[in-house]
Amino acid sequence: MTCDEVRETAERIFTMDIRGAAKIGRSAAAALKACAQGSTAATREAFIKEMEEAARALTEARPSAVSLPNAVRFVVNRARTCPSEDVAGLKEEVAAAADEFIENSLKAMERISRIGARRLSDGDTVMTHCNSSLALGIIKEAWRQGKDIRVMAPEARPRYQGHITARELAGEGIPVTLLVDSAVRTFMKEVDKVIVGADSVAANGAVINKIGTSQLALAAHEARVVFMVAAETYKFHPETMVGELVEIEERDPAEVAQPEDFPGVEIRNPAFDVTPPEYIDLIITEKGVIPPQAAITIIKEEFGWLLSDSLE
Ligand code: RUB
Repeated sequence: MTCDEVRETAERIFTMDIRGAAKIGRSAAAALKACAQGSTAATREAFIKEMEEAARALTEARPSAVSLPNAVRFVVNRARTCPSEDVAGLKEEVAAAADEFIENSLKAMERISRIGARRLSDGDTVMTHCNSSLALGIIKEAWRQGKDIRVMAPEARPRYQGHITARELAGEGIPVTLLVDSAVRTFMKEVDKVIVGADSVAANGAVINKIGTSQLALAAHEARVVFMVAAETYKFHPETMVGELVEIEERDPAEVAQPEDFPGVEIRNPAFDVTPPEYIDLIITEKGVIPPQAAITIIKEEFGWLLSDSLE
C-alpha cells in the first residue's frame, strides 16, 4: 500500500496532468520525499520496502520516459546504500537525495539552455515538436540574448502539446507559427534548425520522443537542416546498454477518435517514436554537446555503477 502523495503523483503522471520527461522525473522525486517524510515504518527493512513499493508505483505510471525510473533510482538508492538502521536518518537521506535530484535537474536545464542558445543564430527559423521544456529553454535563452528567432510548432496530435508550446512562446513575445503535423515537410524548407526534447536516449544514440519526431528528423535530413536534441544525462537509458528496448507507450484509442464512431476499425495511438542516430546531428546535454554516437559514454559515466550491479 503506497502513500497518498505517491498514488496521486502516479495518477497525475498517467493522466498527463504532469507531463514532459523532466517534470515527470522531478515530481516523482518530490513524491518520494513526501512519502518518506510521512512514513510510519518502524524498522529500516520496512522503510526500504515502503520506498521500493512507492518507486514501483511511480515507475509504472508511464513507460517511455526514462527520467522516471532514473529519478526514482537516484532517490531510493540513497536509502538502500545508507548504512543507518535509524529510520529518521534514512528519511533525511531520501529527502536530501530528492532535493538534490530536483536541483540538479533545474541546473542542467539552465546549462543546456545556455549551451544550446550558442547554436542558434540571429535570424534563425527553428522548428520544434510537442512541448519540451528543454527545447523551449534554449529558444527562450537565445531570444533573451537578443537573437531574432521565429519558431514553427506542429500541433502534436492527439494531445495537442504544440498548442502549449505556441502559447508559451507567444507569451514571451517570440514569433511562432502553429502547423498541422502533416505540414512539417512542406515548411521544412523555411527552417534553419530543428530542436526537440527527449523522453529517452538509447545506448546507440537513438532518441525516443513524441510521436512524429522521427518525421521531423527525416524531413530535416532531406532538406539538410540541422537536427538537435536537448536532453539532460538522466534521460539516457542505462538498460538499453544491456539489450533492453525502450517501451513505446500506447495510449487510449479514444484520444485519437471515439471507437464507437468507427465500428470495425482498429485505432492505434502510440505516444512516442524512435529517431535513429543517423538523423541526429547533436545532443545537447548539461555536460556539453555530443554526437549521438557518444551516448554510450554518457551511460557508462552516469550509470556504470548500475550496469556492473543490478542489471546483470
Ligand atoms: C512530451 C515529450 C517531450 C519530452 C521532453 O510528451 O515528448 O518532448 O518529454 O520534454 P508527453 P522535457 O506530453 O506525452 O509527456 O524537455 O520537458 O523533459
